[in-house]
Amino acid sequence: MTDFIDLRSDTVTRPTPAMRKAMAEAEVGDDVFGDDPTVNSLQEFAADLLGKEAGLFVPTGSMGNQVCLGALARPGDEVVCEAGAHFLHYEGGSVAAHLGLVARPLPGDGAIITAHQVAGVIRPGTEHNPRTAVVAMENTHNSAGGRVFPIDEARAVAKVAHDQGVAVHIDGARIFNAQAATGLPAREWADCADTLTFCFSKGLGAPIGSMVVGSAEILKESHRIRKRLGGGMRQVGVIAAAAQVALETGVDRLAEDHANARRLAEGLAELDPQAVDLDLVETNMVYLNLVPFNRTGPEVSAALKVDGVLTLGPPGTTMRLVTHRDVSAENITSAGAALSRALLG
Ligand code: TLP
Repeated sequence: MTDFIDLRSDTVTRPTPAMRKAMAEAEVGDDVFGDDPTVNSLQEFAADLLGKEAGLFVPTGSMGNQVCLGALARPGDEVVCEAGAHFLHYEGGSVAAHLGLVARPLPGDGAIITAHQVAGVIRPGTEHNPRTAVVAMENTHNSAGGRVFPIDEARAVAKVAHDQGVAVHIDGARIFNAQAATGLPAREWADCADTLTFCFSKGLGAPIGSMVVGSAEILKESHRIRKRLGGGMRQVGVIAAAAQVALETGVDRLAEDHANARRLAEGLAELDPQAVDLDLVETNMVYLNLVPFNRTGPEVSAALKVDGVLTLGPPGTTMRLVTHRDVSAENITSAGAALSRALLG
């Protein structure tokens, strides 16, 4: 797979030599006993960066969402979210299966839910209704093409929720892409939220790991849920060491991925103006509309693979292309040419 230009996801990056070195040299301890110094220092570093009291290292973004939502809500409560939220569609129904929560999906405008919408659905809970316990936002929003959740709207949503005693969670798997796209520090969004989770294993380029940040009190409960889900890890400093390198070196280069995504999108728009909505390409994702080319995802994906480009080829007529550290500007030129052959050939 290393010979391919891999546009399936930004999760596919290989650890850098600096990450491998840090992993090999990491000081470790048993993190279930709280004595892994590499994990402890990463948690403190991340909490500080995002302006929160505490951090909790978790293996995946999916577990990050669960330990946050589980700490903020009780079984039978409702979590308000956008209809395309990642945890609703791509995390195996975990919010229902593991936490016993009811999701209240709202149709977002380009996947952005508004304070006005949220205000209209919050309910205190009666013998009939579930109690709205959490409002969740996703930033950047994966299924909306990696769009940034506008900070003013995030603040307004948080205010409406907090005014009614409802907690706020942000699935910030790619929060640093939002930072890179806007120049606003990620902590501005974190300020809106009671809990936020972000991933080291996406654009930041680490092999494994996500972080949850929030107050010490909430994270104490998240910690308990992490153990319950089987996420209590032992000498996990070997992984945290790579995550630390990712956080220190991965953020500043995200702008390159965004520039590559834009150039790829512009090339596709030249093939057909309907191919891509350029306004939606804000970060490192391009959603390609295959309808003008009269092709399906699996067909295009198969043709691209023969030409050295890996993509996810889901059934249907939309294909996601994701840029990341292991895709160079030169690779983008080659991928653009391969796409042109696959779509028009
Ligand atoms: N997204 C992955 C997979 O769903 C395919 C991807 O390739 O984009 N929140 C958001 C917004 C995400 O995009 C993802 C992963 C997660 C949570 C879950 O993270 P993991 O995969 O670490 O559980």
